[in-house]
Amino acid sequence: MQEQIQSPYFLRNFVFRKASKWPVLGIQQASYCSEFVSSPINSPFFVSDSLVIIPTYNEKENVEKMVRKVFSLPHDFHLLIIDDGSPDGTADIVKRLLLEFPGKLFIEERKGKLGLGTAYIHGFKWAIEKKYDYIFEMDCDFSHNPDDLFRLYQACKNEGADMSIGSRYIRGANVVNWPLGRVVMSYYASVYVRLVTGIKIKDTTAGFICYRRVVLETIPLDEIRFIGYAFQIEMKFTAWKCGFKITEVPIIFTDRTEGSSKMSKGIFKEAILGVMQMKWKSFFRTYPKSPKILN
Ligand SMILES: Nc1nc2c(ncn2[C@@H]2O[C@H](COP(=O)(O)OP(=O)(O)OP(=O)(O)O)[C@@H](O)[C@H]2O)c(=O)[nH]1
Ligand SMILES: [Mg+2]
Repeated sequence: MQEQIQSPYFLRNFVFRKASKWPVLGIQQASYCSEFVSSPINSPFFVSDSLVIIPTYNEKENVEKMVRKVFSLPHDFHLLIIDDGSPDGTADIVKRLLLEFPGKLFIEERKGKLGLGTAYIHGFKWAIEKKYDYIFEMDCDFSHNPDDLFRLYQACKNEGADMSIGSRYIRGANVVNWPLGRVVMSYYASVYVRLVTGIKIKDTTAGFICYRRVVLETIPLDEIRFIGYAFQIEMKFTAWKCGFKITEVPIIFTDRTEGSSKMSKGIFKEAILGVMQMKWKSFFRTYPKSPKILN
């Protein structure tokens, strides 16, 4: 199956890479940006249509297991880690693994904890530039089961979705090991978002997602304002306003067993007020439309 998936992309990616940057002695530099530290990566001869983006901050207990798990899956996923200068040395672990997984594991390092939302925006731009067709968001803490990546992929590739969401709050889904209070809070946060925005999605704060590239090319990424849970809400709301087809896929979500949570009160405050602001502003702006609607 890997062969079937890879082959149509080989020529296209080869031409793309040739046109953009020739590798020097098999080593290609990752995209540069003044505020980001660059990383050496990437032989041009490994290609895939799928890139999983994982933001990390102090994930030394999880990151190596996660990298090995993703590369053990039957589908050929590439993996981009966006590390925000984790003091625990997460990036050093990833950089050691780059040698073992050349051309399919990448890292972008930023200099400080700049938040989940900006990490994903950075990753999205990286993925668009490299022309990946299916771009995933996933946490490093195994709350999202990497085995479910392929179900999200299929929903976009074969079932007509532009964006598929690993959902905790639809039939067939479950949340394991979260304290009851946290489940209730998360569930009612989604109810609140639905009431305020009118969006039909059940799990509006979910962070396990597959986007078709066109979604990320259409959404004005530089206008995404939020960085915590509200970032997840804003991405879904914007994709919905642009007219993209969004599907929810049931998942079993499990609380992290290793490392520590980066949740904070600020993240909640941003979400509660931010959702109302976002809805209010939406009355006064126009959203770019999905090419499917335009055609
Ligand atoms: N690059 C980057 N990654 C972050 C940042 N904050 C959190 N992360 C990563 O984002 C993912 C989700 O963070 P978690 O701490 O698990 O947050 P959560 O899933 O909302 O909260 P828990 O359910 O309590 O685990 C993990 O892979 C974190 O390492 C950040 O500021 N920058
Ligand atoms: Mg988590």
